[in-house]
Amino acid sequence: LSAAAVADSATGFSATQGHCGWSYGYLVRGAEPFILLSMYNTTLFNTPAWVLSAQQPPWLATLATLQHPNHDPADWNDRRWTSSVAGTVWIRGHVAKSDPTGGDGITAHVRVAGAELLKMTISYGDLDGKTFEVMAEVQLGTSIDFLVEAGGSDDHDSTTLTAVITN
Ligand SMILES: [Ca+2]
Repeated sequence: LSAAAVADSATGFSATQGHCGWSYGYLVRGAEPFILLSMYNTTLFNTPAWVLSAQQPPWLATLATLQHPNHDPADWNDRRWTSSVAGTVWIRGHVAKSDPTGGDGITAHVRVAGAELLKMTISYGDLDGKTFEVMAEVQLGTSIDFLVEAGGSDDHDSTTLTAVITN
């Protein structure tokens, strides 16, 4: 038996919402509805990014391997994969701080069909972070969310969050 990758958050990143099943948005205070980001910008951060606004703040931004949440309002950054397969999948990934110079850290969440499977708190200076691995049962169209929550401050909350889904 060999596991086939059905989704890769880094290589699947693109300028098109829904490409390879990946969508870029946010959840206000971590609650539905999922709101899509409408602005794709290649110059703000000198690398392609989905953003909420052409001016910062708000700091909500999603790059190929980075996610930045916003604190006020509390917009949790949400990189969502909509499943193109049914059955058992493995979700494996890594989360760490990208900017270790300050702030109060972040909390990352992995949800499947809205149910929270993982919650990982990463302190502000933790560049090593945590790896994760979890199994889930999905249907065609099931959402798998990779969320970053700011906490009490969004200062220096740039977070590396990558995931590969296999079946
Ligand atoms: Ca924070």
